[in-house]
Amino acid sequence: MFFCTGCTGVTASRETGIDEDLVVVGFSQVGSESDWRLANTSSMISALSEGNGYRLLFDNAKQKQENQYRAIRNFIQQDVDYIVLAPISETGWDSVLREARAAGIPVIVVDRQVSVEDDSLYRSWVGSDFYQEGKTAVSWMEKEFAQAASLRILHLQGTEGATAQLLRSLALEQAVSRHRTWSVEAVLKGEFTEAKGYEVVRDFLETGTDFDVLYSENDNMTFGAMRALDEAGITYGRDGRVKIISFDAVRKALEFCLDGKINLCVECNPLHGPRVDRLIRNCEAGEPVQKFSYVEETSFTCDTITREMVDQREY
Ligand code: GYE
Repeated sequence: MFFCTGCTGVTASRETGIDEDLVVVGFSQVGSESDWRLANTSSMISALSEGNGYRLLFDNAKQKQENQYRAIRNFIQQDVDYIVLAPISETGWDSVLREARAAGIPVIVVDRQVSVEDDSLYRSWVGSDFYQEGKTAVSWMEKEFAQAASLRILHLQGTEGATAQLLRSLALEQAVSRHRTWSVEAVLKGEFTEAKGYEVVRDFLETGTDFDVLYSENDNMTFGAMRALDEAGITYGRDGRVKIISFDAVRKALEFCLDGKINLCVECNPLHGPRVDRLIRNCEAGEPVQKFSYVEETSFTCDTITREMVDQREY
């Protein structure tokens, strides 16, 4: 447990003439690379709304860490009450977070983590257990391919150095070194986008290398990969030649899962807005704030998913 000793009470948004009682939050977002990200952005925007007592300064870093540095320095200059950071990659945050601390602005990290020398450079982190997500995928493969003589994996990786990439990859790499009959045919870098996922899988398929399962670290790369497989005439899913594992479980992926096109969807929950709102309220009230909060997640297979599960998905 951790006390937000440096948290100010509700402060004014200075020269703007905007409601003096609003809590001013600067939010530096990764980009708009995926459906997960868009759902995350809308969750944050609706939770940190004026009606809820906030004035939100939103910055889209377009997947470039330099843009995040610029945004944070901008927030510091505007003397916001809180900085919320969804970091692109784990490293490289020490200096800019020290600047925020020197300015007395508490930082809340969401989604991916930051790896800093001094943990007290941020108040709190909320996000997913990406390693557990990877282990869920691995357990599914262990069951599904228990009788197979060998298992050839195509690994489609997200943005390098992002916690979601590092830990989903780690779970797979550990499993491959445990199972003598498992092999990784290639590691492709898809940057968590549909366009890049399509491009790298299309190029890989041209080599003619065979594989049994696609381990794709997010849904949008999966959608791109499916297009490349379609074009190459390779079948996939429940009745196809290649089995597909996809992370996030956004509605479109769940639809494909229900259709039998994606075998396993591992859920990653993007709805962090209300969680960040709660953390800020706790800080404002001087209440204890947990340093790390992991959200609960599940998974869906094409054999057990139902129409109701898909319809319940908000994003
Ligand atoms: O899986 C992917 C997004 O960091 C959990 O980033 C997030 C990942 C998510 O681009 O779709």
